Amino acid sequence: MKNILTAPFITEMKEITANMYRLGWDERNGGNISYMLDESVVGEYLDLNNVIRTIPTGFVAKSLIGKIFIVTGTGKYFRNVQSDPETNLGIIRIAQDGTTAELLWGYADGGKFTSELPAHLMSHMARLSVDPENRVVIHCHPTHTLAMNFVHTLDEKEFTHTLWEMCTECIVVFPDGVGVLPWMLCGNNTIGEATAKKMEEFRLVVWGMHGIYGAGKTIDETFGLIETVEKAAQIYMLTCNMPRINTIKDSEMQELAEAFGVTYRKDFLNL
Ligand code: 2HA
Ligand code: ZN
Repeated sequence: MKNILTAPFITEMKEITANMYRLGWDERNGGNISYMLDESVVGEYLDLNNVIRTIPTGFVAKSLIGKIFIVTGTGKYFRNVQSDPETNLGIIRIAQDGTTAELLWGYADGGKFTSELPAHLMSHMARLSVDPENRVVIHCHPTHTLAMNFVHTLDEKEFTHTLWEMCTECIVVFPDGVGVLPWMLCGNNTIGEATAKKMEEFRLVVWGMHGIYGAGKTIDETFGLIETVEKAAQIYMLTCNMPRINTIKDSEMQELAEAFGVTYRKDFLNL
């Protein structure tokens, strides 16, 4: 059995959490990540028959039975993952009942997965139903995206349109746009279900005045989606109090989307 601390997925989790912490998107215990792993890969590092303990999830995830995820821990700080992955991360498998998590590794201080597990696993189910290659869900509190929530409408067409206008590449990176939920109480099944519903349509979902969810095939892709929204939001926040002299026109965004061959939300442009 190989040493799990050398596993590529642990390295990826250490690097992404440290990076996001340094970007200021995950203050204190803010943010959480879930990453579906291949059983055969995990089996190189862990005895898959050795369940350390079981933890109820509080909801049924039928289509995820037997699936394995590495998930950040509740109350844990992204800042600390790099120095102590075994306390701040856990590897869980969804048991045959669909509602119990079997802990295979981690949460070494007796902890458990993020309080946002419903939003994560429900989002995995929703994304997998439209993209069988989806593996990653990331939630964080990116500063400018959050700032924009307070000064811009939370209408998803208007919000997406403004972001698309702020960087030439936005419409190419997230042609499917950004879903937006109003402010809601977090950490429960209700917000999980609302997020998952949006995830059937969008890979990015803003939680009004809280943060953002992103989903993708890899950590890089998912991070890149959030990073691009955050960059656009930053440009918006830097310019929204000034007279707008120039803008990327809707016809130009259409030209971009067509040149790069992406399927985009035509109804989010005013053509
Ligand atoms: O757990 O970001 O939404 C930390 C959070 C909750
Ligand atoms: Zn949050």
